[in-house]
Amino acid sequence: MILRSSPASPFGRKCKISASILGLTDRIEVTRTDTIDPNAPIQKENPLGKIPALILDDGTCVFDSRVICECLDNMAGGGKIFPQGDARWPALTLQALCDGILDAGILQVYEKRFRPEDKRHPDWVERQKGKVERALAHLESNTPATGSSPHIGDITLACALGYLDFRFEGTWRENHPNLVAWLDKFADAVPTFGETTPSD
Ligand SMILES: N[C@@H](CCC(=O)N[C@@H](CS)C(=O)NCC(=O)O)C(=O)O
Repeated sequence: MILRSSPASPFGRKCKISASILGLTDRIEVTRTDTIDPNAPIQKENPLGKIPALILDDGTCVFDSRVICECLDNMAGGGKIFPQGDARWPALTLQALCDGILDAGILQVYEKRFRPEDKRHPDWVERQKGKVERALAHLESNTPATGSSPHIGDITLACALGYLDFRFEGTWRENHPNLVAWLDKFADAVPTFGETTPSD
């Protein structure tokens, strides 16, 4: 299988960590993909032109990190990083919250990267910052338990905090000690987290 991603992509990181936990890394070739290039294959494979996208052995393209991670879980037998029963909904809700942190963070980065300075909208950027701040405050007061078998919500939380370290200078660390401790434990338990530290 081919995973189209980039070393900077936090959503791609979710997929790489999931694959590693599930023992599927050897079956996946990661190819660096430039979403800006209008001629890159990703534009046809995923009409949204977004990474990550997973090309299965039969050529089918599966996209959106949520779908890719569940697809990988299914390949590994199911129910490993996507809990079943009542535990499923808190795990998926944590994933949704942390995907939301990533979306709000990426929109702030894109505002600077893609908009000329005179077209930027400070109020809109503040709105995105507010989402991240409220989500972090909620997670600081409701920090997930750390166990030996992380689920998709934990993986996404780790990638969201890692992205804030990468693009926002880790300022979240100053006033979220529970999350700092949580991330340290996650990094100890999941070596692929350190191996997938983002870069441009
Ligand atoms: N919900 C998607 C978000 C994917 C996403 O936003 N990917 C970014 C890179 S991290 C991207 O491809 N951006 C290019 C674009 O939006 O055109 C997922 O979970 O995979």
